[in-house]
Amino acid sequence: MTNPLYDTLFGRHAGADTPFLHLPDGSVLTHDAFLRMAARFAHLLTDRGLQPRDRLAVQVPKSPQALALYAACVQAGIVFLPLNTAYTPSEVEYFVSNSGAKLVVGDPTAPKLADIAHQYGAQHMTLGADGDGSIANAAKSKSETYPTVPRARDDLAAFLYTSGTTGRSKGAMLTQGNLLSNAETLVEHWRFTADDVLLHALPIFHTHGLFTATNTILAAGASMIFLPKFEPDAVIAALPKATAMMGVPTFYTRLLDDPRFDREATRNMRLFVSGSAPLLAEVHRRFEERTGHRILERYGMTETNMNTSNPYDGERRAGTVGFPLPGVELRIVKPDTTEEVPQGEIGVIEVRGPNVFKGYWQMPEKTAEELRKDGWFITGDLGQIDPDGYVVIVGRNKDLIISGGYNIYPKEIEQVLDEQPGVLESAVIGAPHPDFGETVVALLVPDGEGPDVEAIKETLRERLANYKQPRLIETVSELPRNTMGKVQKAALRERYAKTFA
Ligand code: MCA
Ligand code: AMP
Repeated sequence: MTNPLYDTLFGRHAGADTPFLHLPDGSVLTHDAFLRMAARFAHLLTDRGLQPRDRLAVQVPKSPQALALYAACVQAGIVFLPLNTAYTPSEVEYFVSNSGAKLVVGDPTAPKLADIAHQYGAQHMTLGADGDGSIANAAKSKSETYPTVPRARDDLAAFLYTSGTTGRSKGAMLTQGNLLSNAETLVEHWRFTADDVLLHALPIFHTHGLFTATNTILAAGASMIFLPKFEPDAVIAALPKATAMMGVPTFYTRLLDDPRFDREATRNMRLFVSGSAPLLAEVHRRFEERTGHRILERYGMTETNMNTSNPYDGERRAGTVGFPLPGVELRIVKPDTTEEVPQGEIGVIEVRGPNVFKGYWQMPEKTAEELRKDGWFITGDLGQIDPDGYVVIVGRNKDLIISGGYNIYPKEIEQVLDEQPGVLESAVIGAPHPDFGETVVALLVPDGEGPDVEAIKETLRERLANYKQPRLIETVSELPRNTMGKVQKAALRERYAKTFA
């Protein structure tokens, strides 16, 4: 194979008149039409001077064209760097400067991105929700065939930035082999065939929607009902035409809130997959009661793609994330050691396999802290193995909040809060939330006159993405600390455990 990822996901569908994307306006984009669009984009990127290994940063609404940019990058050996559309310009600035992106593609309605790109010597082009914008215009006249750039499995395919528990985000470097091995495993494990129709309502700038969902469908030669976002009406209307769906727990709790979501609506479905955040056993039970389907829960990370999955055949056990996927090793160790805990005891989950990333871009120390020399990746999740071998995630050894499937690192919010006038110090925690699973609560210890909370809210909105905004900001006289002086976040979490219940 000359370019293993391209050949397996895309190239082998060349000329195929089979459906790839079912779009909201009723039209269908075939695999072949999609590949021709991707080839035009690949020419455009090359003509713009992007070489293999260069980074293309993309912050655009979900569209077939956005997906074709990903395919174009794979074909041309360019590293694809998708960015959450909720990121503010100041967040994006960091990703552009840190990655050294050569070209930044943004929404035509986000002109600030052009300034950021130019400030860091990158080019800027646009792609809007309807597939319009300068990139689409410039690609129109390009050839629909592109000579695929040869790549090896170890070559980089994508950078996905993950926030850090301390300091700035880290660019996780994913290779062709990382993505390919996971896609092939999931096709097999979840029994995808060319006849499948996946209901795709996830964003395509994170692992879940881009790799777990899209790569698996491409590897199976199947098709997707490609919705711009998760919206219960549209999802319920599309379900009878779909065979499978992947979602975060919030998708499933929102669907259960709708009485139209029942056995009849899901009669054609063969598989519902959940991940990115813990699925409550209660939701699992209610889902089965209502629809007759048992959700298949799996566990993954940006750095590793998917690690474990409940079985397709066999018991899908609520409250567990199943077994390590074929080819993936998993062990549970005592924190800060490589010593495995006895069966059933709680420890830190480590994983190793072809799915595990290559390291963090230009951060050798961070890489060394989390990725052991012998290939074990320290996930920072706390888990145990139940008597039947199912992996149970019991918590996190990292200070992380997951809201509606999006990761939020308290440190990032605390850093902004601590800079504000009238704030002596702050603590940010996750409180249980019925819709988002967890939501952000910020506690401020006043200094002098005390903080102007409204002004702080405004600053947070300017600096941080909307899903990171605290739903509650409270002032407290002091933060609980242990004898070492460390803030006891567990005690704070306890205090706010029922606030949103
Ligand atoms: C949107 N908002 C949120 C979230 N999403 N706030 C907190 N948490 C969120 N997840 C903001 C909105 O911008 C809005 O802000 C307000 O909250 C209410 O919006 P709402 O209409 O309820 O939100 P929505 O637009 O319907 O979005 C909710 C969503 C969405 C559909 C659950 O967040 C989503 O698609 N989540 C999926 C995330 C995902 O793909 N994660 C995978 C990461 P305002 O009122 O200020 O405008 S990959 C991963 O984790 C690993 C690898 C894995 O295992 O998969
Ligand atoms: P990300 O950094 O966005 O890739 O998020 C990865 C994190 O999401 C993991 O380290 C887990 O903490 C969490 N996660 C993913 N899937 C699950 C799941 N099924 N149950 C519990 N946590 C999960």
